[in-house]
Amino acid sequence: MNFETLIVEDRGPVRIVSINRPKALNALNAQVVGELTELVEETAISDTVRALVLTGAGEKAFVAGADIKAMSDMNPGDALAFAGKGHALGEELGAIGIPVIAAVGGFALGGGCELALACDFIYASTKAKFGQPEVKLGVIPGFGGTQRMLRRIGAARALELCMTGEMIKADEALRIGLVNKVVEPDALLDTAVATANTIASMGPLAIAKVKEVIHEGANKALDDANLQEQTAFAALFASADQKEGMAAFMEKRDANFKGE
Ligand code: DAK
Repeated sequence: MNFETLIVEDRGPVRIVSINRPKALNALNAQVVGELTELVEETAISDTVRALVLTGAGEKAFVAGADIKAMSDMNPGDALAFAGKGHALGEELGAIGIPVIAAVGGFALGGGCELALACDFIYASTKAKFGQPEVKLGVIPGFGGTQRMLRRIGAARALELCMTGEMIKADEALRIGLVNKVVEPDALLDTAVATANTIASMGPLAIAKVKEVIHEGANKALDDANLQEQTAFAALFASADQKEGMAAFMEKRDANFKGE
């Protein structure tokens, strides 16, 4: 993998991906979106990577939004194509069968907040700031932010954030359920990697199914979603991992999952 805008580091089963455009506070242009999409697609077929941590290079920003300079002279057709690529990336992050954790240590604004929301959950440092300031630029979130924000924190809070464009700090983001955890800046990446390692030590097929039923269930009626859960639960009893996990419990030892 050879990327110009991403730094990729594998630490055991955890892949850490840092968006790296420090002069533009890691703003998302077509190249970043394209490289992130390629990275997710390559990670999806990896036999060794069992968790992804997405972060921003440097201390100031996770991602300060879609690149305003690149967007400034787009016409509606360009904007539709750009938004389509952002949506496709968001869908791939939701569909990849491993956890994706956003580690936000600075600004997560506009497309940056939307990218964090497209991850499974968000850890933040005390220096993180979140917002959807698109209305200040005469547009709206275009990478799924209105809808993922609505589902994450409810309509009233999503409306307030998207209509005022105001930035909120990490403690407020924690209070309203936008982020799962807030830690000191020095501890952010290690905390995210520790959680990623914990998840990576579980049965990979089970983790993929947890992700699938929760993501897909959010868009279904409760009865249909419960049926999907029941079917997935039953299907796992055909796996070697289920036999290994339950045998390990009874033999009082750690399980050695193979993802089979
Ligand atoms: N795009 C491009 N460059 C950016 C940027 C961005 N989003 N954010 C910051 N930069 C650049 C600045 O222009 C500056 O570059 P130079 O002037 O040095 O060349 C450099 O990063 C450092 O920024 P500042 O000097 O401004 O740093 P400060 O600490 O003073 O301020 C800030 C930090 C994050 C508060 C400020 O930079 C800021 O307000 N940035 C813009 C934040 C923002 O509005 N983000 C939302 C972007 S809109 C859609 C698809 C997607 C979207 C919408 C529609 N469709 C296609 C339908 C999404 C839209 C967005 O994300």
